[in-house]
Amino acid sequence: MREIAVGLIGGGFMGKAHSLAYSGVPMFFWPTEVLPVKQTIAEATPELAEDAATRFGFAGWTSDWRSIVEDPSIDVVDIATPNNLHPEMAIAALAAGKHVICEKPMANTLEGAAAMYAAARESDAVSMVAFNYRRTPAVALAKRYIEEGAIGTVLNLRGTYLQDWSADPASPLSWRFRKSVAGSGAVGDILSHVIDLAHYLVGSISDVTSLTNTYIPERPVQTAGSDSLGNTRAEGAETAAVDVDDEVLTLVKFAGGAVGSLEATRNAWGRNNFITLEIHGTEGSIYFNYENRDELQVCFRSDEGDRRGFRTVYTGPNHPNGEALWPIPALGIGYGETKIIEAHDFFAAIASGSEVRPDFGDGYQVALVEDAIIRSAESGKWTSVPQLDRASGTVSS
Ligand code: NAI
Ligand code: SOE
Repeated sequence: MREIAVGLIGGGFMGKAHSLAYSGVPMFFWPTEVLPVKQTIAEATPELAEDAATRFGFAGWTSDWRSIVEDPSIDVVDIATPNNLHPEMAIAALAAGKHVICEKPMANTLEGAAAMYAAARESDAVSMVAFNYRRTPAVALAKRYIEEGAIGTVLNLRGTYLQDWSADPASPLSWRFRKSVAGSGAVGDILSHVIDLAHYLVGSISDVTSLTNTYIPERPVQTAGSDSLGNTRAEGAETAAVDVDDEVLTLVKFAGGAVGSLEATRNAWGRNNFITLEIHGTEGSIYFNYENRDELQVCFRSDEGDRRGFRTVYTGPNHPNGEALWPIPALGIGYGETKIIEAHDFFAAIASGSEVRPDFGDGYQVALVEDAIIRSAESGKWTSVPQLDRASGTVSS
């Protein structure tokens, strides 16, 4: 069994999720060829770094992320910091020969995403973008149905990502509301997941027509580094302008001929992590809602008319990654399990020298869609999405 040393940068929400995943890999995927070893964690200050190392089980800590990149004993650099820091960290890590897993969205700018992709192409290392929702077993099962032709030719995908953590105007202005740090609002933060899911299930998005809204133009400023995701209130604090979108809606055309609509908002009271996918094909339909993530609903035209309708399949041992997870369907797949599967797939690719998806090419293509959506919202026009040719590494309009 090969041990692979991880240096994790960022000890907030995703630092926690990724640390849990590294511990979880051998518990779920056993016997394993690779064992992630939590070697060093970097945080913004020595106090935060030492605290994160103790809490998340890392042998060492640093307040200088570059020392992780420069450490010859570290194999993997895991980037779980705010979006604007991803390009510099990822490019430095790839140049140092490290395998890199980076949180989504790939970068805060399209140029940053392009530079990360270029660095990955120049390197022999494995790159991955942490769009973990495609690792939900029910989503992987949906892909299996589609690939097997069970719903025929896909005609339409309706995708949503609805949350309410920023609907309260007193919910603080964290890094997620600053364009210079986040790049965009709901577009990059959560619609990016839906774009990745749409690419995974239906294929490349070729054209978009979109609109964005910012409902709460200023907010009280959050001083703490980690985003509280609306779980603290900053009433009375100094306010500052929000320069990103709260909500995005877009119609899309897929290169393969299907159409669809995607929307995302962080201001929908009562919706928490409401990621839904409804896919209609010539022979049937599929419905998924992450808030009931053990379930996939399927309907087939071939069923007798008097019993045709959606039926629920509960994912379990018979479904993608099921043998590694829990022994009885509907025991409950959680957010943590999606991250464990993601980490396993990343490490398995390193061990076997194969590729893993979504890689930096996929992350860059998502960034190209995000950019087209924002340009379309500004122009009010249908906008074509430049397409990455993975063979040549060039982007064509
Ligand atoms: P967070 O605000 O909870 O944590 C970010 C951490 O990075 C903070 O603890 C901060 O002190 C640290 N940090 C900032 N500058 C640093 C530096 N120079 N060196 C080391 N550490 C530094 O943010 P969260 O929610 O963990 O988000 C991080 C990334 O993960 C973002 O790109 C976000 O979009 C993504 N994300 C992805 C999710 C998913 O489902 N795949 C879920 C949540 C976030
Ligand atoms: C906040 O909208 C957030 O933490 C996103 O940043 C994540 O990507 C999403 O999975 C959960 O919500």
